[in-house]
Formats: sequence, C-alpha cells, structure tokens
Amino acid sequence: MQFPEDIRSSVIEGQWERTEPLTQQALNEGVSPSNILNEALIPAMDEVGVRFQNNDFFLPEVLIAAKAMNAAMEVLRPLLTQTEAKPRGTIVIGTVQGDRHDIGKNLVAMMMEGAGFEGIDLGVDVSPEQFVRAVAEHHPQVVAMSALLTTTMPAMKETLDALEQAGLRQRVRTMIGGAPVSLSFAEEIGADAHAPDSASAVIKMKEILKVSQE
Ligand code: B1M
Repeated sequence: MQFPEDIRSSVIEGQWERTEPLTQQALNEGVSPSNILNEALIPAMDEVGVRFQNNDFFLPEVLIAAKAMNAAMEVLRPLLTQTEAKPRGTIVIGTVQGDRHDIGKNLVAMMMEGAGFEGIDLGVDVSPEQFVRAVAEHHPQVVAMSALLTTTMPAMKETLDALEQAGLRQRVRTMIGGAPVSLSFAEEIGADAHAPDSASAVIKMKEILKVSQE
C-alpha cells in the first residue's frame, strides 16, 4: 500500500469499502492514528471541499466521501478514545443549530475522550436550549461547540447568551472551533477558548481546566 496516497484517494473517490481495510492496513504497518488523520484523512476532506467549491463535486460526492472518512474514523475510534487513567471532567459537545457537519466535532469528542474527559455528545443541529438543558442536567465543566458554516457561527453567540440567561454561564467554560471559526471571533463573542484542530482542542481544554498536560 502507498501511504498516504491510497487512503487519501479512497476517501476523495468515495470508495468507502476500501477506506476501512486500507486504514487497518496502515495501522498494521505501524502508521500512527494521528499520521493517518493528518496526512491522509483530513487532507482528503480538504480536497473534497476544494472540488465542491469549484463545482467539480456535488453533494452526493461530498456525502460519499464523508461516509468513507467515517469508515476510517470507526477503525481509529478505539485507539483515539483509549483513556488515560484519571477522569478529568465532563464536556458537553455539539454542532450548533442549523449545522449538520459532524466529522470534525466527532474527532474532537474522540480526542477528548482519549484524554480522559467524559463526553456528552449532543450531535448536530443543537439548539441553544438543548445546550442549556444539557448543562443543567449533566453539570459539565466545559461546553464545546463546533460550526463549519459561516451562517451558523452566530448560533455560538446565541448559545452563550442562552447560558447567560439561564444563569449557567458562570458555571462552565466554553470552547469553540470549526473551519470558519477564529480566535478573534471567540474573543468577540466571549467564548473562553478557541482551538483550530482536535489535537489543540485537547491542549486548550487542559489549559482552561488547569489540569496537567502530560
Ligand atoms: Co459542507 N460545507 N455543506 N457538507 N462541507 C463545507 C464546510 C464548505 C467549506 C465546502 C466548500 O464550499 N468548500 C462549505 C461552507 C462554506 C461556508 O460556510 N463558508 C459547505 C457548505 C456550503 C455546505 C452546504 C450548505 C452545501 C449545500 O447544501 N448547498 C451543506 C450544509 C448542510 C448543513 O450543515 N445544514 C453542506 C453539507 C455537507 C455534507 C452533509 C454533504 C457533508 C457533511 C457530512 C458530515 O459532517 N457528516 C459536508 C462536508 C463533508 C463538507 C467538507 C467537504 C468537509 C468537512 C469535513 O468533514 N472536514 C467541507 C469543506 C472543508 O472543510 N474543507 C464543507 C474534515 C474535518 C476533520 O475537518 O470539520 O474542519 P473539520 O474539523 C476540524 C477543525 O475545524 C476542528 O478540528 C477538526 C479536526 O482537526 N474543529 C474543532 C471542528 N470542530 C471543532 C470544535 C472545537 C475545536 C476544533 O472545539 C469545540
């Protein structure tokens, strides 16, 4: 197998039946899960995005590439979620209202779980009220929100406002992320942290909760 090219092309071409065994093979050959993610899977989805933007791909091609990406993530999941011994806290995570992109959010949730956090995953298209209910019910230390669309970024602010109105804002730290989301946007809306990718999301999470980085 040619790594990363074979996995990358199987995702771009939406050959999800190939992606799973190729991912397993790469692991068997000693490639680390993070290299599979960063050298094959994430660049493949970036390329799908470029082709979609250029009208070379349409929604069915994007959907089937996402299916291939998910097939690979299912292989990586047990490795990414192997927990460090000590429970570090609880996180409520979701993709904000109006947004159905969940690959990045799932990756962040897996990495958090792997770092010892308990993740309460609310899924996609999560309304501010659903976030508020989950915070009241689960008492997490952190609320983590993902958005992939510029049009859904305002839902992050709406969620922070809803937490404030419910009197819960001071009880939790908040983290936001997703391709269009920046640190300056986080500062603008008053989120406590921003992370550009899943690996730095874990580092940021430990920073804001002041738990050790090892
Ligand atoms: Co959509 N889509 N999509 N799409 N899609 C984008 C985001 C887009 C950039 C494509 C493009 O035009 N080039 C564009 C957004 C443009 C914009 O707003 N500026 C777009 C569009 C327009 C749309 C629709 C509106 C298309 C339409 O219907 N006409 C539609 C919207 C549907 C909706 O949500 N209501 C739509 C639909 C879809 C599919 C359903 C077909 C599918 C999603 C399938 C799924 O998620 N289950 C899809 C996909 C796959 C994409 C692209 C191609 C890939 C996204 C992805 O999974 N990347 C995407 C183009 C792109 O991003 N290059 C695109 C891989 C993933 C690992 O990366 O999600 O960025 P990402 O996550 C990263 C970081 O961002 C970060 O960590 C992750 C790992 O490093 N991160 C966080 C994410 N969340 C975080 C949270 C954190 C911290 C870090 O803390 C809490």
